[in-house]
Amino acid sequence: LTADKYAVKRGDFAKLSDEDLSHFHSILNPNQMITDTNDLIAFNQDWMKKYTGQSQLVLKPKTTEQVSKILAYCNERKLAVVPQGGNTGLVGGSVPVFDEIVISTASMNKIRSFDESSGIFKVDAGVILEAADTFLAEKGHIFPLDLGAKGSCFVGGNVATNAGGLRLLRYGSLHGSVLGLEVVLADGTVMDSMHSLRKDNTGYDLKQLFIGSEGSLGIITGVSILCPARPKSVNIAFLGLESYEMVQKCFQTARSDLCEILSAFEFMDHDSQLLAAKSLKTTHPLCQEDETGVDSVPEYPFYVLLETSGSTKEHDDEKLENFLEKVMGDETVVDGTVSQDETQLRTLWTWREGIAEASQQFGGVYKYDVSLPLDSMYSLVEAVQERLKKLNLSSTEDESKPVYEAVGYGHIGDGNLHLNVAVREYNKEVEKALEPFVYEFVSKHHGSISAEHGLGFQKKNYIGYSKSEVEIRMIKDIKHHYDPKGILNPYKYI
Ligand code: FAD
Ligand code: 2HG
Ligand code: ZN
Repeated sequence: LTADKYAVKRGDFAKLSDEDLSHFHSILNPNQMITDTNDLIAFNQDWMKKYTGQSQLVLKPKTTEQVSKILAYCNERKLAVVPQGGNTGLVGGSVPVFDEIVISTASMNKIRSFDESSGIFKVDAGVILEAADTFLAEKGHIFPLDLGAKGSCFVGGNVATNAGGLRLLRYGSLHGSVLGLEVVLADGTVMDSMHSLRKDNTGYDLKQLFIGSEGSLGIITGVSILCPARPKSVNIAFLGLESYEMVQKCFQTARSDLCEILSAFEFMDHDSQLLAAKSLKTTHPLCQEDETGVDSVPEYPFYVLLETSGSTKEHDDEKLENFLEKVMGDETVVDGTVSQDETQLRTLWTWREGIAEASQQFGGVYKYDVSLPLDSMYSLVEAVQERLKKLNLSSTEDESKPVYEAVGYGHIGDGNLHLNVAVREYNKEVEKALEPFVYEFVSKHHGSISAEHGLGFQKKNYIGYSKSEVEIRMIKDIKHHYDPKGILNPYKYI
């Protein structure tokens, strides 16, 4: 059934036997192994409910040594495995395709150390991102990554996907902030590289290979990361704009006039806000007092959420005020509101962070996460909307059409668009209309088919749109060298 569903064949891997189960019992306690059919469901299904595997076994090691013993055995037996963190990945990389064993890092959730003077933070891979940030907040520091799934995703999963998130603009990519990793390779070898050094030019920077490797090269068990001081003053402006050109102009002005205090610059189109409204069921931040219907969103084609973070409130307030005066004075921005307190600030973020979840409320969603030059970025959304209409697949009103709506939003400050096609059901005809159309568009505009979510299962066959033959060969060489039997997350990535 799965082979038909996915058009891939099960690899030549061993099948799980009673002897295998007994062996795992010799490494783990019974409560670290899941075999019950109902309990397995959550580990077999991805966040979008788009990909479903058939694993019969989940292992939840507590220590690096246990991970090492498990992998050494699986490698010897040629048992395929899927490393899993919080299972919030959006490309089908975190769930099995067939009967791969799931190795969950959920029980590896200890904070190892924090150095207050340097901000160097060492954690097990299974620490939840939000828990890591809450710990750091008490020490006056911040985790240099934030994203909508923070309450569920794990730090190890973030590193494995090289997650970008909402403040990459300010703190940069994990390739810069991660200082060291502990990783268990396919044969059980432990690479202990939990360094605390910002500078170390001795040999290849091996940790970089694992940042964004999506479980294909090893299981990350520990992360050492540099965490900056937590900003004392945070402001958010939520703005309405008349065109995509104005969004770009607003970004340029924000970069030059807010400069060092600009910490996020996100954009959302009108229909993405309509989706969010249907799911959040609260009043949109730019609604007037007399239009407080939960479903009503003002008619601006685009919205921007920008955040400033700094150390002095008066200084930041003044800068933001001057910026707003300028962009409203020259009509770059036509409406807006500024956060007054912590609660309001969080509410404003929900209108951006909530879109990912809102886009799948009608039955499913096809997600595309691309890098494109700013000036051609939104034209992808328009091209897709037009194509779906022309093929008669899309209608918000007509429930017989599979597509509800295609919306665009994202980290415009990083050149990263999220195109979400909300569907009433997953449907091969819609998928064919979108793929490879979207990837061809991106390649033609010299973009990347995955800005931050990765390749996983969804984009494995499309890597050629973003990488050259030489690059693909080198990636395959590395994979083959460190995982010659291909047991780590097969059918994905490459
Ligand atoms: P999982 O989903 O469990 O796994 C993801 C991949 O990493 C899989 O291939 C898995 O095999 C591998 N993996 C997991 N743990 C390990 C490990 N310890 N060692 C080796 N491999 C491992 N992403 C962004 O980049 N930016 C965003 O703004 C963003 N926002 C999101 C918002 C929502 C609401 C959701 C649902 C997802 C969002 N994502 C975003 C997707 C993002 O990839 C994940 O949220 C997160 O980084 C994955 O962490 P996880 O622990 O859930 O990993
Ligand atoms: C975000 O930025 C995430 O909200 C999710 O990367 C995007 O769901 C998506 O397509
Ligand atoms: Zn994103």
